[in-house]
Amino acid sequence: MTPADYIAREDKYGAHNYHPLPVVLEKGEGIYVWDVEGKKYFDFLSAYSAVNQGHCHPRIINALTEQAKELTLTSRAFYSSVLGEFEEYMTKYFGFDKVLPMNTGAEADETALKLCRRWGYDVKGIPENEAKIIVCAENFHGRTITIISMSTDPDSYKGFGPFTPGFVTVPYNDLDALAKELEDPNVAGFLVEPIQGEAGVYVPDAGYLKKASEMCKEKNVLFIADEVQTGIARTGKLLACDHEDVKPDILILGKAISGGVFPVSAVLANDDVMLVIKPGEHGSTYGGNPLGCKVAMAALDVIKDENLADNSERLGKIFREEMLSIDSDMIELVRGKGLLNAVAIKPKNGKTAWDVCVAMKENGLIAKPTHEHIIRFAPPLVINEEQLREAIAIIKKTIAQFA
Ligand code: IF1
Repeated sequence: MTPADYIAREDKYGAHNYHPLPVVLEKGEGIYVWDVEGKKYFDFLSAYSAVNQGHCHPRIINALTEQAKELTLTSRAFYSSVLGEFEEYMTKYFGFDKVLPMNTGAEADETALKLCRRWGYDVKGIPENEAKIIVCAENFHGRTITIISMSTDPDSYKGFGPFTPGFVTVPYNDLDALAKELEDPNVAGFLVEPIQGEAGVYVPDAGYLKKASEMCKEKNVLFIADEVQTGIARTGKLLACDHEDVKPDILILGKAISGGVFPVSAVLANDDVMLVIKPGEHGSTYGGNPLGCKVAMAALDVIKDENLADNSERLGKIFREEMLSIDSDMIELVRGKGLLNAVAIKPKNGKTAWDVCVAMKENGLIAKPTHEHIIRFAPPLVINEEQLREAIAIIKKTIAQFA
């Protein structure tokens, strides 16, 4: 089969809910992926930052295969020997009293919204069904009906109404707007991405997260950090909130907590928040399954043992410097933190960010644009300086082709 055959088969039998770059991958190892014709690429998307540890990391694969021989799923109808180990590991790793395990990032966001509303009623004393949660314009928290009800992007919400009520939108990185909405006594929480990934790696002003969390505390409002994409060393610290020593009331994790090997997500909080949900009031068939728990513990061990946050911090600085040094009128802006970066591409002679990505693919590096003109660059955090510079040379060579 040729790549075109693979693509045609997906087109015929699969829903058309994506428009992938025309490359058909069949192998991954570390920072590299190979297509069905054996061509090798630098992976500069890392499955939207789920593969921070690199593809098929031996320690994580080993955890998967060993546990897979023992017990994969019990449901939560019964206890398992692994879940408590995972819960103790996670709460100590991130510094919270308790963890609620789920599977996808969206499920973790939904769980956080339910915890926040319930806390609003049972602890803060907001009248039943009156709780409001403040969210930011240009947010991305997943694809469920409630989550797209918070979205300001028509591509996310158009045609999927009616929408879940109870959300108030403020501009991102705008403390005055947040202060105004926090005056409402029925506000239960503020949900925010420490860096807006989908919006195009929008890094807020220094101090924004810290000040916002302090303002929430003053108003007895929960500060909820969605670190599904920015977490797990991606931005140069274990969590993006760590850059400002912000401790969220609710922490939402997904993607790289399981290193791209098995879907695991989690919500962490202290007892005063987490215990508002009682037995039988929330759950998931696969949530907290032994297989995912073992995979996640191995994946998080790798983050620490291989110092991936420090590597991300150091190499991210080099990457942004090199991108800023490119002399091309196509490069509109470069922004990011750690190894979560984006380059805005100004269309030239009708060529767009998409064309640049297709050309980069031809040159051996795969990445994908977000919002037409922004290319997100997010390699696995195990990349070393020599490999990064090799990848940068490919990006520079590609941009030069459009001169
Ligand atoms: C797609 C975007 C990134 C997320 C944050 C929750 C979730 C995500 C901050 C939900 C998921 C993924 C979803 C995937 C592409 C990718 C994405 F472009 F959609 F927005 F990374 F930026 N919070 N992001 O980024 O987690 O349910 O997917 O496990 O839907 O196309 P999920």
